Amino acid sequence: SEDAPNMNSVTKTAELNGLTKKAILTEGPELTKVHVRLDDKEQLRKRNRSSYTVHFTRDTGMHKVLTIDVTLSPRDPKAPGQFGHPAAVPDDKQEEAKSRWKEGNFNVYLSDLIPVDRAIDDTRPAGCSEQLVHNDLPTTTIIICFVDEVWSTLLRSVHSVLNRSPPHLIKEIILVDDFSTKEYLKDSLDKYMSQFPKVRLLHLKERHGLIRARLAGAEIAKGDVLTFLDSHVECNVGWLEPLLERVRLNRKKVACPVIEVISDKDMSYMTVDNFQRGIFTWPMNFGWRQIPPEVIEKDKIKETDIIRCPVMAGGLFSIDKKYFFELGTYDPGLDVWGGENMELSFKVWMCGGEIEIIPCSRVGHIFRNDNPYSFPKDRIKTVERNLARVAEVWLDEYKELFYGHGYHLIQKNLDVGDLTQQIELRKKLKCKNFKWYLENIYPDLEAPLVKASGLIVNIAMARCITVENSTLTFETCNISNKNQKFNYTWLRLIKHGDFCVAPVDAKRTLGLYPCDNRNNSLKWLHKSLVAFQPELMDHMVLEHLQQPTCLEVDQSHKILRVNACDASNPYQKWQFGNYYAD
Ligand code: LR7
Ligand code: MN
Repeated sequence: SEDAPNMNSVTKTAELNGLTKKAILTEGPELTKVHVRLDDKEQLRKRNRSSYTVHFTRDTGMHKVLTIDVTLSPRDPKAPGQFGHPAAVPDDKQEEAKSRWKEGNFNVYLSDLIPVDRAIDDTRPAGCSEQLVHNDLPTTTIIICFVDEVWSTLLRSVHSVLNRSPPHLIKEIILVDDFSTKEYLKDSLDKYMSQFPKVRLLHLKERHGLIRARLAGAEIAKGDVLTFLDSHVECNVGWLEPLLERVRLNRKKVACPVIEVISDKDMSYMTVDNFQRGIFTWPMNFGWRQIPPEVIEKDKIKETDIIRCPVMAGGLFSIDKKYFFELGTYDPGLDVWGGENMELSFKVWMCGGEIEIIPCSRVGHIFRNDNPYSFPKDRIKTVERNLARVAEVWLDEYKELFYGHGYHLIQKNLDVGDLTQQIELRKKLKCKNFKWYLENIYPDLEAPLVKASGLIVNIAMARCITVENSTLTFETCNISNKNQKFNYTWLRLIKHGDFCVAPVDAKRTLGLYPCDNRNNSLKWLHKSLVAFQPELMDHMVLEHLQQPTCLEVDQSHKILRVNACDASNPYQKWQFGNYYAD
C-alpha cells in the first residue's frame, strides 16, 4: 500500500516481490490512500509478460471491477477465431469438419483450430467497468461437470475462467467427469490440468447425470460460493465479481450471468439482446422473454439493471454454498439432464430467495441442437420424469396444467419415484405455495386452473347439459342455473363439483362418476386435435376408446348419449361458456 498522488491520472511503477509493476492511476483527487493488489504472479510469468497491471483500490472498502484479461493482447492475434470473430473451414477440410460435427454437435473442427485462450470482445453494457464491488467478496468454487466434452472446448472453458477472474476469488475449479467414455478425458486431461494448481478433477465411477455430478462437486467445494458452469463456455471480462457482489449483498440471491452465444457453426462470440428474462411455458419449457419496450421506458430500466427472473436457464449461476445446502441442494432423484433448473428456481423463490440476471456479467455458451452424449434411458422419458417430480413437489394444484399440456404424460402412468424427502423438505423450509409464486414472481404466466367453464351448449339445439338428481338431462340454457355449470379441466375431465361426466357402463347414456385424474375413461378431448382430425375440434371425444366416440344429443328424445364421431353432425358439437388462454 502506498500514498496516492493528488492528481487525476498518474503512472506509477512499483517494485514488489521482485517484479516491476506499472500502474496507471486514474482516480479523482479525493483519493488519499490506496491498496495495491497484484495480478496472479504465476500466471503472468508463464505468459512471459513484461508489464503488469497493479490494481489500486480506495479505502471505501470497494473497488472497480477488475478488468483482468490476460488474453487482451493475445500471443497470436492472427489466429482463427481470435477476438471472437467467426472462423472458417478451409476448402480442403470441409469433409473432415463435417464428419467431426457429431463429436459435439457443433463445429468441433473449428473449435480445435482456434486458440484455447482466445480473446473475445468485452460485450458488457457501458457503465459496467465503472461499477464498484466490495473488496471483501466471498471466494467461489467453480464447478464444471461434463460428459464426453470436446477437448478444446473444455479447455477453453477452464482457460476463460483462469484468465478472466481475479485469482484471489477463485478458491478452486472442480471439473467433474461424469463417467466419460473418451480416453483423452482421463489421463491426458489430468496431465494437462496438473499445470494449474487450482484445478481439481473428479472422475465419477458411474454415470450420474449432470444433477448428481454437480452435487458431487458441491460436496467437496471449499469456496464460500458455488459457481456452476457448463463445459463449453467462455467467461467474458469482469464476469465473476458482479455475480459474487450480489451474493455478498444477500446470501439468498442466486446470480446468473447473461448467457451469450458462441456459434455452433463458426465459433464466433455473439452478444444477445438485453432485457431478457428467464421464463417457462407449459409444460415447463424454459424460454427467454424480452421485457416489453413500454415497460422498459416506463420504469426507466437501464441496460446495467439487474433483472429478476421467474426461472433460470440452469447451467450458469452463483449461489452461496451454505444456502444451497440449506435448500436441500437439487432433488438428487433427477436423472441425467433437464428439470433441475425449474426445481431450483421454484425452490429459491418459494423458499425466500431470488433469481437474478446480472447484465454486467457475461458468459458465452455453445448452444447445440441435440445432446452430444447418450442417455442411459430414453431421453424424452427421462426429462418427463424429472419434470413430473418437480411438478409433484412444487406445483400444488397447478400441476394439472403441466400434465394437461403434455397430457400423454399421465396416461403413461409415469413412475416418478419416491418423493417423501422432497415434500418433507418443502414443509421444513416453510416455503410459500405455487399460487404465491404465480401471483408475485410470474404474474404474466397464464395459469387458469381450468381450461373452460360455464354452460355446455349444444351448437345445433342451443340447449344445455343439466344435472338433475345426480343424473344428466338436457334443458333450456339458463346462465344462473348452478346445475348447468361445469368445469373442463386440463386433465380433460368434465367436472360438476367432484363428479365427472362419463358414459354409464356399457350403455351409451351419460351419468356422473366421482372424479379421478388418473381414470382415462372419464377423459374427453375438446378443442384439441383428435387423431389428426381437426374437424372434430368442437366435439367431445372420449379418448380412451379405440374408435373415436363422441358426446351427442339424440334429436328426437333430447337425450344425451355417446355415438360414433361424425364431423358433420351438429348434434355432436359443443361449446363451453368460457375458454381460458393456453
Ligand atoms: O449426463 C450428463 N452429465 C453431464 O455432466 C449430461 C450432461 N452433463 C454436462 C454436460 O457436459 C454440460 O457441461 O452438463 C452440462 C449441461 O449439459 P448440456 O450442455 O447438454 O445442457 P444444455 O446447455 O443443453 O441445457 C441447459 O439445460 C440443462 C437442463 O438440465 C442444464 O441446466 C444446462 O446446464 C443448461 N445450460 C444452460 O443453461 C446454458 C444456456 C442454455 C440455455 C437456455
Ligand atoms: Mn450447455
